[in-house]
Amino acid sequence: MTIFSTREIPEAGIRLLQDKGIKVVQWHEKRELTQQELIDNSKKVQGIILSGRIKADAEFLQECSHLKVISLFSAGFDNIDVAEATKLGIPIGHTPDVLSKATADTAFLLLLATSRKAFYHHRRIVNGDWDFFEPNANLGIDIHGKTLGIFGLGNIGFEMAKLCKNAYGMNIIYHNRSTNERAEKELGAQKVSFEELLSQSDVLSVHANLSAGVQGIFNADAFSAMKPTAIFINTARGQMHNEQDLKHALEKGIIWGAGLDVTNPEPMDKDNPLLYMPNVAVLPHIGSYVYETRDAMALLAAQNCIAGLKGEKLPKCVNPEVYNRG
Ligand code: 8YV
Repeated sequence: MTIFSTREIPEAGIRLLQDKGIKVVQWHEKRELTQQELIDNSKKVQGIILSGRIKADAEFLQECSHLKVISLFSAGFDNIDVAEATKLGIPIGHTPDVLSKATADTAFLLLLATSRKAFYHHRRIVNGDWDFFEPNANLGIDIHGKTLGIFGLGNIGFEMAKLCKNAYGMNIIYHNRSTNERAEKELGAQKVSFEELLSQSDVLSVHANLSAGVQGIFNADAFSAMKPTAIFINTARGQMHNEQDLKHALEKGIIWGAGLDVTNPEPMDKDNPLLYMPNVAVLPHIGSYVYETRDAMALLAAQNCIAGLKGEKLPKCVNPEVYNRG
């Protein structure tokens, strides 16, 4: 049995696969594969590990319907046509939970960086502008005791809420399809409507999975409904917000600041004005960039492959309905 991986992943995952007698072929080039290259490589193997921005669309899945498993090296699965994979009987594995803390840490980092204009002040030093002390210039916002609104309260949102509650005594509200009883019990979180989330949040942090229903939901209307002192944080997917509307909202003071680990498109252009605004902090999608997390993701991706190749249920499966097809 052979697995093709579209990226070099941590050794821990490779070793686990090899220990089970599975051969691993990795794509070593520092560029994304073309769809044809993905198809050609996938045709030679029984399972694949997909990382990065690469898409598994209906055309790819139909060409490679022989695959026993597609194992994502990510929690997000918006790059996969899951319905088509299910129809074709291909189980999709992913790596949730193991990256929740690291990703929440990134959201928390962006919250502090934005509220204190940290990236901007760093640039002042680099640009030789650390000169005259001005008591009123470029102040930040104190977040102690403020209200954190979480859009999509799953595991990552929970970890972010916990950090903000424990560090700053923040009041937690959230908007979610389902009620998060653990967050309500342990953090006193309160479920609110989307409109209430927008109007009441001092900090609004996005943690939902990307789906058609929420794509572009943070648009001009949403930003207008937020407080002029609000900070918008997105560590989920860049397609959740409309970048032009966000830029406009920041320029016009409709909202106060933004911290982004995800952009639309990725990578962000180096001349993008968002990079040079004092109240904005942007990172290049580093949510899970931690040794420990990446090892855990590699192990889980490998475990998903091992189960898939044996025809067993994947430990973390995006489309468990694939097992009920009769
Ligand atoms: C990855 C992510 O860095 O898990 C996710 O959904 O966005 C990140 O952990 C990225 O998707 C690499 O595959």
